[in-house]
Amino acid sequence: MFPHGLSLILSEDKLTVSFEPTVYQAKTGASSRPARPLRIIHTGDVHLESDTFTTGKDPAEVRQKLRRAFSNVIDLAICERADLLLIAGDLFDSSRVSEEAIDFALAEIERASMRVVAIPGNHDPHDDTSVLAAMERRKLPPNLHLILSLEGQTLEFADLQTRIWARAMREHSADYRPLQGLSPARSGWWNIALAHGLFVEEDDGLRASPITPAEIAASGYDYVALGHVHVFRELSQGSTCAAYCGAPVPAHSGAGEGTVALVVCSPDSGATVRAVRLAAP
Ligand SMILES: [Mn+2]
Repeated sequence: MFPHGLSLILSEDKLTVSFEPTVYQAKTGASSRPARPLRIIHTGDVHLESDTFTTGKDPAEVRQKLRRAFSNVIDLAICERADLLLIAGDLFDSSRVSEEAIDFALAEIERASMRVVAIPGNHDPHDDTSVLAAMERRKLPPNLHLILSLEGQTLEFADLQTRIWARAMREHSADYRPLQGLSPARSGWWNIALAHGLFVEEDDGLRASPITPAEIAASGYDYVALGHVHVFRELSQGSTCAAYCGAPVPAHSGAGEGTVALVVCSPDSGATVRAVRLAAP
């Protein structure tokens, strides 16, 4: 038996071995990618209204710093002409936030003008008393889309040839798997998922909100926007690009820089991600 693709051509005086390469088609291969490119700014772990998340002289100063960091993200998304802004959980530090703080977040999101998709995280999980539920009861800016379904929900933006799936977190526990029930990737669309949880090589059943390499690789999605770990880290698996975006303001210490992830989805080469450093707030 010869390996697949190998053939022997026997002629009168010589033996020629030729190898016809097999073309492997990635799950989101060129033929199934949209013709339209897509630019995404991916943020998360903003922790608005915390008074301890980062360094500052007093709690009010820390809260202002976090607000300025979120405004920096919005400015960047506008400047980068992003088609989408993704917020992968923990926009707020807790669900005990003032109406004024919600007003601030909504006004900034409206200023962004591009489509904004947000999910809950373990600091702002979704239940009846959650801050995102309170947000949803308001008149939302027309560009804001909250994914609050506990079973999972897909948003489709036909003009962007993009579909976005996520499953909201109610409780940060081992029973909650952020990528469980992922809807199948759709050919000819950009397939994007948001997931707030902990990347683990193997799920031992003990860690809360686990996300495994196998789940990312099996998704067949173009990009998985991860939230929860506060430092940028690319975690692409198989043909799926994935990353933690990092927090927009360095947590707890003045060292390091805040980041967001810039994702470019190209009809020719698929999704790529890189960290963009933000000015100190
Ligand atoms: Mn978190």
